[in-house]
Amino acid sequence: MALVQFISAIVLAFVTLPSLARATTTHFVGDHYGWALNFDYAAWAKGRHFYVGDKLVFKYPRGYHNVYKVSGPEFNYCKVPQATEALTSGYDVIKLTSPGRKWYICGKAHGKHCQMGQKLFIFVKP
Ligand SMILES: [Cu+2]
Repeated sequence: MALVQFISAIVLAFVTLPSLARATTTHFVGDHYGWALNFDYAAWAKGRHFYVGDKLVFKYPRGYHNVYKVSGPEFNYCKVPQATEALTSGYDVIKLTSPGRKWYICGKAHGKHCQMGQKLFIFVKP
């Protein structure tokens, strides 16, 4: 009987532990403020931990903003990429599939929103 319990405990550990390790976080960008103007996304991201498998959710009134994933230089200069399409649903979910630096901007008004601070930089940990 003790052996059965021992084996059960081991089996349970193998079934439960990987699911714990895969527990992921959904980050609502800007929290209740959402994806908007006049918000400090650098301050929001500071102190947060982003891991591969987590999700970012950009919430905004559809049509007012959008989301582009950009490069570091595009982020710095608020350059709206021509080659990639924006996310525009108003509830844009981005799964973080790889570690490293990630940059996102709003491309509305030819980058003016970005220039006004609607830009997010995060570092994703493995
Ligand atoms: Cu915008």
